[in-house]
Amino acid sequence: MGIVFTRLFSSLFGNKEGRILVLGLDNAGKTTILYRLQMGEVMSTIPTIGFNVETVQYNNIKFQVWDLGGQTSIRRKS
Ligand SMILES: Nc1nc2c(ncn2[C@@H]2O[C@H](COP(=O)(O)OP(=O)(O)OP(=O)(O)O)[C@@H](O)[C@H]2O)c(=O)[nH]1
Ligand SMILES: [Mg+2]
Repeated sequence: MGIVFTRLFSSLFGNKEGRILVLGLDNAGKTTILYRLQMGEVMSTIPTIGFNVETVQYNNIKFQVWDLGGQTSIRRKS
């Protein structure tokens, strides 16, 4: 009986997915936050060239996190 309710609940509310875009100036801490969420600890980082994409699971929600590099050289100058 339990498994019936588990499957019903899961089909109604479970396994959602979302996408997050992380934007900010260079050295703001974007990549640090991304790896803190994913690994659970603070890792040393290097400036991001291009972007990082990682999947982070929170309860039954799976987030695809896009972390863009913020270096001046890859931002458009006006
Ligand atoms: N003091 C302090 N330093 C931080 C914090 N978050 C990140 N840093 C440091 O700031 C530096 C840059 O962090 P990153 O996460 O690489 O920054 P970023 O926003 O991804 O930078 P880009 O990829 O160049 O756009 C690293 O040396 C981190 O250790 C914070 O909350 N406090
Ligand atoms: Mg970065």
